Amino acid sequence: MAWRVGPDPGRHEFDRARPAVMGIVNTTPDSFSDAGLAFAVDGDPGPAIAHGRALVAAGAAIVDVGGESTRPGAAAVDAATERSRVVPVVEALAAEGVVVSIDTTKAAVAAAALDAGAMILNDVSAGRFDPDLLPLVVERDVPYVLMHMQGTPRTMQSAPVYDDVVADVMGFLAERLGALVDAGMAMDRIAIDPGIGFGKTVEHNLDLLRAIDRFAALAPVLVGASRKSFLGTITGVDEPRDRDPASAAVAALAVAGGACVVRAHDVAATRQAVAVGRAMGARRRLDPVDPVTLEQ
Ligand code: PMM
Repeated sequence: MAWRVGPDPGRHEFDRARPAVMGIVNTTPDSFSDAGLAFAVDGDPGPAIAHGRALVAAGAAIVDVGGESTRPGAAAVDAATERSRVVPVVEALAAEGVVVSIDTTKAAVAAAALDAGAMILNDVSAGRFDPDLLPLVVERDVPYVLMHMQGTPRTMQSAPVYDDVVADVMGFLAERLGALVDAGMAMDRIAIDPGIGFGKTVEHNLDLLRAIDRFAALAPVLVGASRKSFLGTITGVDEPRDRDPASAAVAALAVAGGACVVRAHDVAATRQAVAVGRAMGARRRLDPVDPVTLEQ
């Protein structure tokens, strides 16, 4: 099934045969992975907007704008601060026709970003942090990323425990998906995300990545593994910014397994990885393979 985020099938529908890269714009001063690269301390949204444009030029189909760090142990920010970080960036990019997703767990921030032109809500809390968020999604029929996290960003990496990580995460996502559909959301508006690094050990992350095809049988799948710490453990590369080759490897495997969107910092490298993953996945499934091209 395709994930339908807007009216134009060429730009707004993603599936395993048409996978997309979601580029990341963090407007936080403390993102674990790019150290607030796109954030301007004096509140000037210019650098973040320029970063978003560069991601689009590199081939991002979606630009994900976030104003609250979700790194392990991160402190929460209030809605007004988060809103003031993200809204000018969303507004500028959306006005240029960019497909923008807003990465927030707060209904007030989501509403302001949607009003500013964001098309997608990317919610790492699956509606667990703010009771007003899912009603907003249903009411406005917002294309939605439903992600699994064990605990909260402050606590999630302390000692994650599952009976069976794939079954537990899949059960959680299926239940939330069912509730949204029961509340009136169209099934093809929702992408599911196993939440790589959100309350998971290295082994949990690997088990989830090995099971992407099972998640993809449930709903369109988004995977966000870019620069995450399990890749540092596997490769021995301490600096998140130096983990782009490993991130691209995971992107290729995720798309070969059936993911339709990969969230990434290095969009150009991820585009290549996604093209390889798509070709590999198509061959394995005996789907007709279009010539793989990096054309937009
Ligand atoms: N990871 C981060 C933030 N938002 N959203 C989704 N849907 N999936 C993810 O894996 C995800 C996310 C944390 O990474 P960052 O600090 O590099 O943005």
